Amino acid sequence: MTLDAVLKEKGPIKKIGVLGMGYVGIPAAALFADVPQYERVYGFQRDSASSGYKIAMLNRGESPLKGEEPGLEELLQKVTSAQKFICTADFSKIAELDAVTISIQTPFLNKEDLLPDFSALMEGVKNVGLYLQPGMLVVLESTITPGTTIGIARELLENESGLKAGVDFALAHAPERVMVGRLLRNIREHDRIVGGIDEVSTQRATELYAPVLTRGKVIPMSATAAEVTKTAENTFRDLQIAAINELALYCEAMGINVYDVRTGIDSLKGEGITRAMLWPGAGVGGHCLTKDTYHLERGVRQLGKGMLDYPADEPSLYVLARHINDFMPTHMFRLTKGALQRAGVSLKGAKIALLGWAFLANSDDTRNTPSEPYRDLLVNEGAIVSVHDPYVADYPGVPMVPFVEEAIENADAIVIFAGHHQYRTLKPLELKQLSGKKHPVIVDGRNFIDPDVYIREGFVYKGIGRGDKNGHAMVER
Ligand code: SAJ
Repeated sequence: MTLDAVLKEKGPIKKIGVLGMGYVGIPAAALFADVPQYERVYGFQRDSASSGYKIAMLNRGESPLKGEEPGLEELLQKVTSAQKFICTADFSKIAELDAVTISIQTPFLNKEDLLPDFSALMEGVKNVGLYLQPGMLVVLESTITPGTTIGIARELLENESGLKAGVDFALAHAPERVMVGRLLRNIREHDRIVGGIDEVSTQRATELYAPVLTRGKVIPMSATAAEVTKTAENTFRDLQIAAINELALYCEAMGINVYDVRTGIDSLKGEGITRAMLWPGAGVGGHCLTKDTYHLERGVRQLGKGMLDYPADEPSLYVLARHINDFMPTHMFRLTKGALQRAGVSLKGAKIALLGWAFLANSDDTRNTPSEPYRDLLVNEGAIVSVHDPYVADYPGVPMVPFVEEAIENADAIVIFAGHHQYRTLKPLELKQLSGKKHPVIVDGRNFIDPDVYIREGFVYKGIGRGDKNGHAMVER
């Protein structure tokens, strides 16, 4: 029988499973459960010490996710009370389903070796394979190295089940594109990339996702093209940030203001000539941009082995972009050190107020924060670092102060690392009085302050991309 015939015999999708009750799987399961023609959705969660607690929480209709997620709790209450969504650790229930999606994270063990940690994801895939039945659809939603769906995922499913992908069951990749704080809206409104290992699998996966989409539409393609789309869309964002970061470093070296140049270039608008000018800053953190480039690189090295035509001895532009973005905390360190020298203060023993530990403005997310390598450089030189972040109360091994005034009190340097809105109201005179220094240093990593206002108060100013101000004359007050 062809896969098409097997699926026709299975009939329309009615019962769905979602593996991985995280910030991707929970909203996906809740939205599936809210589709009238879907009768039952199981959320599969290992009853492990670290996250088994989610099972009971979710079955009470409560979300275990941190931070505000508009509409999610109400939706969970609705689908759990209607018994349309049930969270369970009993993976054998997979055997009774029509479709299963897998949203289990794939962090990197070691970025430079391009070695992602697929262990959790592959355990999930193995669990699906154990209970896989003919006519089922399996969809990987996690961000994965191009070649994974048609490669190790397909092999694992076939070995565990004895079934054949593309013959007995459908297999696809539909990458998640959600951002915390707008999970439900993103799933409903973003276009959904759906990539099957064959046309029939793509069609079946389209059938699964279409009812969930409101403004978004399905964009069908091959599984590998879907994997490249996901990793490359973040690679390109990282590249755009690296491009403006490099321009900022050039402008500092040439003594000009990168924001004047940015405004100038950005004025070239319309008719397809617009430039993608993002914002220079103290660095790039998070769990997307810091890893997806390496997934893409690993993919082309494996799948494209021996086939890639590329300028000899030139590094990957994308990995170079990663290195430029990862350099920005070092640049912030050098700006800090240079400014302290101008203020006649040695880095050793100096007190530095580090404002912002989250990797993103107005967020509590600290994954891969660029503030951490910056702090490490300072601590290695014997500086005393006082960290403040209005959204982050603690972080392993990093003492935090609850009030920004405590960080600034008696500080030799004040460094803005995350663009939290609370830092927009900082007043130079207050900061100077709190620091108690004649020439306190201020380093602006997010273009948050007006240099002149601080220079006039006797501050030693440094800012990313502010070559026009970084060599300013000292003002005696
Ligand atoms: N950053 C800059 N300059 C910029 C933009 C960002 O330095 O112009 C820095 C931020 O400070 C942060 C890092 O880059 O440290 C990442 O910022 P981000 O806005 O890209 O936020 P992420 O990492 O949460 O990216 C996610 C991605 N979403 C998914 O993978 C589903 C990304 O594809 C989205 O484009 C991004 O959110 C978004 O636009 O919100």
